[in-house]
Amino acid sequence: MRTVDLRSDTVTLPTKEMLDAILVAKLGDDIHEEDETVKKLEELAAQRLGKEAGLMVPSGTMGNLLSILTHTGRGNEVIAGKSSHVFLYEVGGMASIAGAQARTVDDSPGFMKPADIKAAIRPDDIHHPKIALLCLENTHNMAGGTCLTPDQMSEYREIADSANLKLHVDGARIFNSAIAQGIAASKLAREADSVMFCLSKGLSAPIGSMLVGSEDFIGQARKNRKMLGGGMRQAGIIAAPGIIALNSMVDRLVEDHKNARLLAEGLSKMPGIIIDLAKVQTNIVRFDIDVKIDGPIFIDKLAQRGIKAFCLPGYGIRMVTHRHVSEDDIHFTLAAMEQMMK
Ligand code: TLP
Repeated sequence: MRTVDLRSDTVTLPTKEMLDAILVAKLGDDIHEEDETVKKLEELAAQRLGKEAGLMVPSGTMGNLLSILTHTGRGNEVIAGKSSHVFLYEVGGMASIAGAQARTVDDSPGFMKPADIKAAIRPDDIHHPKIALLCLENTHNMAGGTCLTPDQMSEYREIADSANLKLHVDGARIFNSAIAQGIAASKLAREADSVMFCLSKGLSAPIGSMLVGSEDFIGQARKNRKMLGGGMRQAGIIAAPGIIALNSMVDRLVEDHKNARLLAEGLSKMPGIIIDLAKVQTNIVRFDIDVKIDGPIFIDKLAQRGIKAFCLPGYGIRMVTHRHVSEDDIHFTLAAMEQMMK
């Protein structure tokens, strides 16, 4: 049966060039900082994001956790979006491992309103925890891949500075945001103290994410990575595809964005589908079904027609375009959805 897997861009497989690069990668013990390929990737990542240093980590989840662990102390407060990945989908690592407490702010439009963040920042008081970190998400996964702009980033920086907070960006898909806005990713990272981005999503590397920031921050994060068991030895076999991801796979994200738009516009014409086209800015299409069938049942029936999608709370569905989804696959998906809705 023909299958279109729209569950996530995490399902992308490495390219042949990536697999070939693994075979010839120069390796060494990365705990001793002797793996040349890892070093090269870390330098490249830092340079792309305009930061002093980079650290390769096994996953985006570990990158975000390391950032929180490094920027905050036990009992500190982290301001994050109510539907942010770091709050909803990282197994509570912020609380259980970093010992930090989340203070959530509405982010349903895909961003937190500056006034809401200011209201969440409590003044110094004997009763209050130290408020240590503001955590942003660009693109915003649950809002449907929406982008934060450089202007918004400047505003968030001002707020962070006024309260002496560090600023971290969960930029799992920051290159999607940069490509969609036609700007360099470094412009989106400029105001941040740290940025995490993933190599293993739309960029198609099989494993890995990067954390970037100042030399000092990355030095501490490196130590914390070791503590979490995330220090790796001949990790150049992971870094080699990562280098190709950064050098060759960024520009093609435009294709994924075009396909997402085509999908969203097709869906918007179907009765029973509620979708906000303005929020379809990158490779994520999220919509609600107004048919009173439970999301998981709908997803199951859709899978029987060869379309795999991701179920969101309530009647929400997420479809993510990526390298293995062609324009023709979008037409196939739309035809299946049309039948389903009938
Ligand atoms: N997101 C995954 C799932 O966990 C939901 C997906 O399919 O989208 N930040 C953001 C914004 C993410 O979307 C993800 C993964 C992560 C962090 C975590 O990355 P990994 O999966 O590498 O730990």
